[in-house]
Amino acid sequence: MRKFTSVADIGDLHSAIREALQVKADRFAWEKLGHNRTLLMLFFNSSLRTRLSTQKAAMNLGMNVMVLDVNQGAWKLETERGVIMDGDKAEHLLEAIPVMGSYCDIIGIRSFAGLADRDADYSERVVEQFIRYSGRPVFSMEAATGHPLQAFADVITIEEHKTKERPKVVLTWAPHPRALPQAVPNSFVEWTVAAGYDVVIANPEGYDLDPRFTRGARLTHDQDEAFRGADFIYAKNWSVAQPDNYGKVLCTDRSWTVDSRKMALTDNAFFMHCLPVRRNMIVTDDVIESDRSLVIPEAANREISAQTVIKRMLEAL
Ligand code: AN0
Ligand code: CP
Repeated sequence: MRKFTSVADIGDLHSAIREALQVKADRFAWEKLGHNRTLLMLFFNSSLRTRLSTQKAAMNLGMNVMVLDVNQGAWKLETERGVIMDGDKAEHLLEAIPVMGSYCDIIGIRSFAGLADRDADYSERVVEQFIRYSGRPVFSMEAATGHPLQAFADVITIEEHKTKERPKVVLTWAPHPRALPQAVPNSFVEWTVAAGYDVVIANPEGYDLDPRFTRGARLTHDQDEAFRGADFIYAKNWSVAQPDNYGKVLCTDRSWTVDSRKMALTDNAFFMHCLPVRRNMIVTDDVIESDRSLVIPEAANREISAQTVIKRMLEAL
């Protein structure tokens, strides 16, 4: 595998899930595969889980790991071509990328949506430049429009907990005080539809996701209706995806917070969230602390999704 930015890059999802479960059963079985290989993890944005789980995954494979927080200690990087660089940015991505590529074998990159320029975000300008100019396999650790390592971990978690062949999986929007990207919900829908689940998206009017990510899912603006009979509830906030009001927060309606009344409408559903989560905005304390909450095993599976992807990249070097 030379790139990992969407579900299309993983090939057959069910064999990828089987491989991930093999990795989970014996995560040190490939500890020689990464000998003398170096992973560079590059962060333009904050992270707790992605940083630790991906580093751990690479260490399980015997790799060396370098982590760079671009905004803390590196030169500020210009990302647009043709700009007269007379501002605060000392270096251009077009030099920085091949330089960084020369020090490593695989690159992982986190670069969130700016939420100001929809075309720039939806063309995945930053990650695409890394794919083009680094000369290395590149995987997304959450880019502008997708978070595939998260969605892969989410699908692994659902496979481990489902009791029906085709569970009803509900992605529900929930309120949040700040504007968040659409990357997590976009990937969650892409991957759960690819896994063959009955996928329903519930969000307020004006918050529909970009249709290129939601093919195969049912959409509703009625959260209670979506919750009825659900087997998995996946809560997430996102800002407006549509060109009008792109990146804005139009609604902070706390009637969308996931609480025990709504969970009681489901078929004893599991609760999921990618974390970090704002309690009592997205989900109440009692729901996230309940024995149906999967947020911790879900986060633990981030090590497994990352290891499966890095393993495939190492095997293709
Ligand atoms: C980010 C987001 O919503 O995309 C990262 C989630 C994994 N969340 C925040 O910035 C709070
Ligand atoms: N879920 C997730 O990607 O968390 P971090 O932002 O902490 O990496």
